[in-house]
Amino acid sequence: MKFAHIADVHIGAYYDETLAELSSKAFEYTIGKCVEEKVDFIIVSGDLFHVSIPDLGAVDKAVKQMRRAKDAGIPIYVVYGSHDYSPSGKSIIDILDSSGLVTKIVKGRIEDNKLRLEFITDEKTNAKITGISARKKGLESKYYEILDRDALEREEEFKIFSFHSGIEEFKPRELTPVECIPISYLPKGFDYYAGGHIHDRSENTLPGYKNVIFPGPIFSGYPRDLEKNAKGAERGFYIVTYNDNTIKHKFIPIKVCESTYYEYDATGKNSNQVKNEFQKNIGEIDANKKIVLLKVKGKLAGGRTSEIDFSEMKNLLYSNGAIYVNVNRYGFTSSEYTDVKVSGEDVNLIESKLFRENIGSVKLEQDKLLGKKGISLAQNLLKTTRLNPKINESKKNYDARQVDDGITTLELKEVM
Ligand SMILES: [Mn+2]
Repeated sequence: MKFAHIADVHIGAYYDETLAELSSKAFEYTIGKCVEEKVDFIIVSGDLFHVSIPDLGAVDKAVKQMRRAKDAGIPIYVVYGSHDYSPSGKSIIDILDSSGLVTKIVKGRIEDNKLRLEFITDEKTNAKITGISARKKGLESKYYEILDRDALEREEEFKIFSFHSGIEEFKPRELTPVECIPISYLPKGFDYYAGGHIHDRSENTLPGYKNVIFPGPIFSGYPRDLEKNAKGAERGFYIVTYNDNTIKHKFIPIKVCESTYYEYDATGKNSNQVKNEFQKNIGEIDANKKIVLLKVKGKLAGGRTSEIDFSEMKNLLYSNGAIYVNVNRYGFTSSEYTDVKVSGEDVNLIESKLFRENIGSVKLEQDKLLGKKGISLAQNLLKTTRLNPKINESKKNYDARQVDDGITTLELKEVM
């Protein structure tokens, strides 16, 4: 038996043409490799798409690749991730499932307050596959709390559990704001645990739990991934073989382009100095055919941050052959203005910090509005309200959908 384990593809994550192209290219390479290696099936552990209804151009390219796998007789089994799950309505995953291009893994029912999952049997190999999809912001932990693990543990065939959640015991240090589940929430004794959600690759084992694998993204889902790539993170997926009762997993690296990272600390300098030094230093970067990520941080001793023309610097890099340039200046401040209260490396982090700092100042009684729960609820609500209308969606339908999503996120019921 031979199968591929992929996660966090985030198709449709990028509007920028170059990045979108690279993202599609990574997926094309992945499927190509699966076909070439003649895997029996592919498991996708969530976030195949970046949003539940992604840009159709990106979908079209991805569907062509999935079709290629299907034509080669390779089924694709999928769980929803936190990104391609939709709290109300359908996700692109449902449409692909209906069309037969992918198969949703999660099948089961809730009975006597127990979640009873069923296995899907892969026809060719007889492998038993089950799992739990993500919901928004770690809400899937409720499913794990009522999961009937015994029944799953009794299955004796080769079995795979696919999930899209961080595991407390393996949590990378920097990942504090993300909610994780303890390993004990997963049923024991599976042959392979196909993880997703954590954008760093890791291979883990604990008593009762062997082969708990997170492949990380095949290219990138967020600017932060791009930054990690530029700092040398390897991206790719796993090919797993099972022969004579032995499992072997092999990481297949994917590099769709070179990237480079340059960080500049402006602490104690004035804006003129920064302008000159920064310009000179980036002029020396070998930018040819690369993604170039710049980070400026620190507090200026004199002058304003707005006096530095970053677009000029970007243009310099583009003229030196860069294919994509981004300047991260969330941590760049001047002493003349102290209106930036919260700094952080990405929007998510900044938002969660802002909520954390302010939640204490609001008087609330309901448990779900307090503390960590309150922060995560606020973030979810913000995320819902940020969703754009679908193409050709009327304002009326959009408004109604926003209200629906809001109600679902707040876990309220509409009173008729
Ligand atoms: Mn992801």
